[in-house]
Amino acid sequence: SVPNFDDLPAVDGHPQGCAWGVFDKDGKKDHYGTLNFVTPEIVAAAAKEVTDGISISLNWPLNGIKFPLPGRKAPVHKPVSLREVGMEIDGFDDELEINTQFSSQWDSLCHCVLPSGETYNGFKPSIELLQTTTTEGNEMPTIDHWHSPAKGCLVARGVLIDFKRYIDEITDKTYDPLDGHRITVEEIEAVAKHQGVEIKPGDVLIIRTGYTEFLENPTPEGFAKMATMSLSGVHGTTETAKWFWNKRIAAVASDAHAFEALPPLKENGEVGAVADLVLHKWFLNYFGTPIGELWDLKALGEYAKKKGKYSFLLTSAPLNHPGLVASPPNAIALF
Ligand code: UVW
Repeated sequence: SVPNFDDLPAVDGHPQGCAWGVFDKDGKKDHYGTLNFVTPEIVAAAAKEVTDGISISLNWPLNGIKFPLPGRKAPVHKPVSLREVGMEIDGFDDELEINTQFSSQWDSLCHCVLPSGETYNGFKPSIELLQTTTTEGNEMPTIDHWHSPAKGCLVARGVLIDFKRYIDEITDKTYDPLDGHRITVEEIEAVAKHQGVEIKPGDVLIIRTGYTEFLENPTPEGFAKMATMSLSGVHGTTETAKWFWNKRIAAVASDAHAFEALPPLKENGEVGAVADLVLHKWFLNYFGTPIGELWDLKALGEYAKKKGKYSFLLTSAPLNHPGLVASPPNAIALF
């Protein structure tokens, strides 16, 4: 069995809680991190969550964001006429150029690296490797590994923590995902209790803040607030990370921009820069926990509320291209 955070074997040069080596098997370095918490028994139990025959897409449109993002190109969709490309049939193809981080996405374990250039399990992705890798012998924990026969993509029990609805219901305020609120693990536990859902080992924990819904109907005041990049999300601290590890959470996702609240806080409490994203470091680099961002959780929140049930079967098949750092999740919740 896998040790708790404080009991993980020490990894030279890295903080207590670094999980490198924990999931290695038969002398082979592991690529899947906490997805290893999803066992066949857990998948079989998760399948029993489906009783209504209802499926809900958790994928925001690829062009969901209607304004430029620094460093991230908006998708370019080019329908192609088959006749024009020399085929002797009427009809169309598509060409689609996307930055995989522009809309709903998984961050693979290669999205951010430590100053040493390392990520999960000491793998060292580089631009050269990412540009030239092939499926066979891909020695980086990129997301295409999810398609290997050993993994078969992601099928698990999903749990929704509808933080926005909880605040809207228990206070007289409408929760504002732009107020920079830092959601603590105590609050996550309080919402789970309020919703009557148990968080179990191997779960994919999904947190709704209402952020993508704001982006769909932005107000001028909201935009002005957004410019300050003070966005609600999970409180990024080592204590938070420890809770996720000790709960054996397989993966996390949210409709928030970065899953964790922005701006990040440094360990000493000072406001940090992007490079100080605490949970990105713990999850992607030390635990091997994929992070989902900008997922569309509105319909899921509505159905879960109507049914009074916040757990479901979750499936996700990312794009399969060698060396892919992130991907639209192609995620579906099934009730
Ligand atoms: C960074 O921008 C570093 O991360 P993300 O988009 O995953 O929040």
